[in-house]
Amino acid sequence: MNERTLTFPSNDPVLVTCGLPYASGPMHIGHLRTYVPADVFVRLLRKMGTEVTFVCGSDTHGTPIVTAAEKAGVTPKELFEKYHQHYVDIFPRLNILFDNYGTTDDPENHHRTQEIVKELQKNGYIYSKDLESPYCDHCGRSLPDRFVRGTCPYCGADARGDECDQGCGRYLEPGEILNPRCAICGSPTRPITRKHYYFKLVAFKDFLEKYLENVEGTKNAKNYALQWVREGLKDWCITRDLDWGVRFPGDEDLTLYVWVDAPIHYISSTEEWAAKTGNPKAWERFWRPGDGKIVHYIGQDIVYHHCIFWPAMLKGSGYNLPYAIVASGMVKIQGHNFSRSRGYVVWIKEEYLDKGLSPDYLRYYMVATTGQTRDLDFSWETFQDKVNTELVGVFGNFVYRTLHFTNKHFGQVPEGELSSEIRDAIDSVIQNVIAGVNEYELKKVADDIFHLASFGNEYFQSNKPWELVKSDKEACGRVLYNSVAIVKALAVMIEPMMPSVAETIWSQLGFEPSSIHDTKLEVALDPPKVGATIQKPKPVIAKVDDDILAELKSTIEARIKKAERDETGDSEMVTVTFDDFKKMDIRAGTIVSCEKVPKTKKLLKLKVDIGSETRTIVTGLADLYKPEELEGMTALFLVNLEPKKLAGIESQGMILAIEHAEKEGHWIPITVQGVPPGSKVA
Ligand code: B3M
Ligand code: ZN
Repeated sequence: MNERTLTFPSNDPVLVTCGLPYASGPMHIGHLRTYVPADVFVRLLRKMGTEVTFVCGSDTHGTPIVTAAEKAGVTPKELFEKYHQHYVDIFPRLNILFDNYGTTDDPENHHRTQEIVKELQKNGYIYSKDLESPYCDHCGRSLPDRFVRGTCPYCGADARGDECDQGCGRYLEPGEILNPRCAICGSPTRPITRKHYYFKLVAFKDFLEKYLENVEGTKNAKNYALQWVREGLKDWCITRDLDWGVRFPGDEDLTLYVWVDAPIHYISSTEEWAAKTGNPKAWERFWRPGDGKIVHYIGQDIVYHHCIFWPAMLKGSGYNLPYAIVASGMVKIQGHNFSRSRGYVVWIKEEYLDKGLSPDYLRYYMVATTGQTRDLDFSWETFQDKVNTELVGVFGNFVYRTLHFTNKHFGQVPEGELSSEIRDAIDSVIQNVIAGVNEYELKKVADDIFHLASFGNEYFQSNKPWELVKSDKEACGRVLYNSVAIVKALAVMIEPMMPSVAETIWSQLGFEPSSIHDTKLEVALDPPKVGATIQKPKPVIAKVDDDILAELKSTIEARIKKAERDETGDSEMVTVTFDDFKKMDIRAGTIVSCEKVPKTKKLLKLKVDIGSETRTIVTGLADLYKPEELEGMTALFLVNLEPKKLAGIESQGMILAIEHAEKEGHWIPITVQGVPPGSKVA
């Protein structure tokens, strides 16, 4: 071997992290745009001899979790535990193998977060200030982050409280959004004033500018962040009026903003890993000034948080800074922006893994289709084409014909030696693979491996071993020897992208299948052993079944159609079975008392006699009726509706009311006469 270095860029150990998925819903194809390249990168680094630790975890805090839990009628903990388990199950099925996968609710993360915040306080980077933020009288609560929608002050797009999610993508400070309205009930909001805590981000301007000029990774991360820093920074409000999350040390009524404790989990996940290895201090190698290098893989939509907030927090509390930030482009579905509500989504478990499709195909597709920083436009057609043409037609075909022909005519690796032509071809691919890793451009790696397979095909084709076997068996053996050498190199190099396929080829070459994962890149150049048995091979890659593909395509189509119907409101009349109707327990109830819920505009608290018992029911009719107008009234109530807290009061049912067809918002309770409370509707 010539004096190329196999290392990334030095011999230091590397910590690779991935953006944490919110444990609020199942894994979809958008997630894979980050996790697959990161896992491939880790495996490539290991193949190059670098010592790598790979960590991630579930993001369990913040309004993304709280709003989803409310929708599902469960507690935030119940919600995140369910989806955390889902991620724990699914990652290995995709051959994405973390050395530690924790959650941001782990005690280690509460601890590390509080440590860091206390350190920032001690260093004078945190101060308090009164903040005006939106409050919803109808729901009776403060509206942090995703609980509020409004207009982005920068680009005018409809945005959520902490992020312009449909427009310019900017992070928004609490109170910054224009025309705020409650994301839950749609009511306009009123500002309330409360003391909050701020991080002095402005003090880090010069530091960030210098840091970002030198940080490694992809250009998109660095350039966007530099532009934001140069446009000017604002101090960052790091507390929220929310019950769920990591408490703010010093004011236990407040919770830290989710973007404080989420990246800190990169540290606590490393601590969890270190504890498992029996060397609990091993995390410090990365996070305390030292030789370890941190590489963050993230989506392009969270560059601000990783390139601005995060390095400033680390700097302000004396931790090591990320060496590289790699931001991937987004996933589109059939040319449309990814959107669960509009049906442009692919669910990884139900719509891929459970259909029996190989994780390796999707891994290859995610990495080989577009460059790291570009958007990837997913469709089942392009997926099928990529697998059938490149993987089956070229790669699989070459491996199969070589091993098949060798087995049939020799049964073993024939006498031969590695020709300089083949050695050079393999060597130049290794060089390119290393270059691809150093540029964080894995498409380049995939392309080069593909070219080697196609070079192998041409070599086989032009040397015509099927003719040589009749005229000059020894010469035929020499061609096959070199073809086997290419197959072997391909197995080694494809392992990071397609670990299962690589295992199969490895075993067909007579090696212990799982040993391929520890095989180093330079083994691709080791000449095959003459006389090693070559078993009768099976094709290593099968075409994607047309029927499965047709089913998957129609699943997306149907979902999109349904979403479009829902959006335009012309949804077909839904039929309800009699059994469904029977599930509703509707009874006459007499309102025995009624009072306004303090500090809310619309809420009334009713005590309702429903025959068997007296229930507390909260209703939003205060702007239409005075309490005394409702007292004594016998009306219809749905009494087996899931209980729900409104303004801190648990409502155990719902009054049925009718909306006047010509007066929007004018609700009239449906009253009944001449029946005792508890009488049932059927
Ligand atoms: N949980 C998911 C996202 O916004 C968020 C990432 C946290 S990374 C520290 O993509
Ligand atoms: Zn915007």
